[in-house]
Amino acid sequence: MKSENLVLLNQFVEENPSLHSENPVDILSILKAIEKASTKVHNTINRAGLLDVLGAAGSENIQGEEVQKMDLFANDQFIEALKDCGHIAAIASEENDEIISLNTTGEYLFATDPLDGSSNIDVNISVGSIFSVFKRTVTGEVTTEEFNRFGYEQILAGYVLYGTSTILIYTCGHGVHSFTFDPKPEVFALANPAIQTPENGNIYSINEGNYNSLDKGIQNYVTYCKALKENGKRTHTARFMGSLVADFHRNMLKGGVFIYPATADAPEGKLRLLYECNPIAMIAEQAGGTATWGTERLLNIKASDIHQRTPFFIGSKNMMKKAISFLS
Ligand code: AHM
Ligand code: MG
Repeated sequence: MKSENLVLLNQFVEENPSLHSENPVDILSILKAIEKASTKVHNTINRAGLLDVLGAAGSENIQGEEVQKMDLFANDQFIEALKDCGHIAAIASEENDEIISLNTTGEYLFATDPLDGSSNIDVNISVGSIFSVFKRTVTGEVTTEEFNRFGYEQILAGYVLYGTSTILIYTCGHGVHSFTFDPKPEVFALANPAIQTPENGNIYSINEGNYNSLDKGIQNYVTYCKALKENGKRTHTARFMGSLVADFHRNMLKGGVFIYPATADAPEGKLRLLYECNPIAMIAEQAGGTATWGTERLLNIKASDIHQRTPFFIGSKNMMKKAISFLS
């Protein structure tokens, strides 16, 4: 696409109000804040080796995980940009034990993992910012309990993937739209207005280091994926980067299944419901895929804690059907 033909975010939202929930003006304002924050994250990550942003920050989050300097940087960028946008009443972030109140008059709640997979930055592997937005149902001071919502209530969800290029993917429940970042002049331009995931695929993504502590059904599914065809060639291929956004995005485009089940190290699952699984599940469903926490739909879970974890199964429709058939 020639640069003079680029469709920028403003134009896409303004020309397609029906794709942007009840209030495209608010949605655009929130998306602009996400663009602003992720542009800063992009610029910093791309020069990470030259700046003092690599490595651990020297603290742990509420889940006992080592916080990276880039986690804190990304978190600050999102908080600042969302505060300025005025529509967000409070944020639940992976990096903050408690919710952060921003604007009491804001009509929306924002949940985010500002930099997922951040331990990969030091080794130059893709990372992502994940976000989820709910419309408030009450006014006034926000309480933590307000975040106890069903995943299907999200009105905006998506991620920014800082990969070989930086892309913004989002949905408001009317398809999945993707934008590519053009570093000069720092704009996100429409790349695909309606991503659809293949119904079939051959990629399975799971951390097999956990194999011995997996449920028998999941072990059997992994064995199934490793079965050979009659001609001795493989039926599936394994891919696991340890960076959820990158692993999911690849599978969404190529066809595959990503599984992060309960393990001995993470008995509830490792990934967080509100700001990792919910938004990615909404993207998957909108692209024609399936997301569960086992045999049940993930978006039907009602959150009970902002940092709660869940087992996570997500991917192409027919591959997911097959994987689920091993569970019961
Ligand atoms: P993080 O939020 O601390 O970065 O952890 C989440 C990441 C996901 O991106 C990835 O799917 C998972 O952790 C991989 O974990 P592991 O390497 O422990 O299996
Ligand atoms: Mg994370």
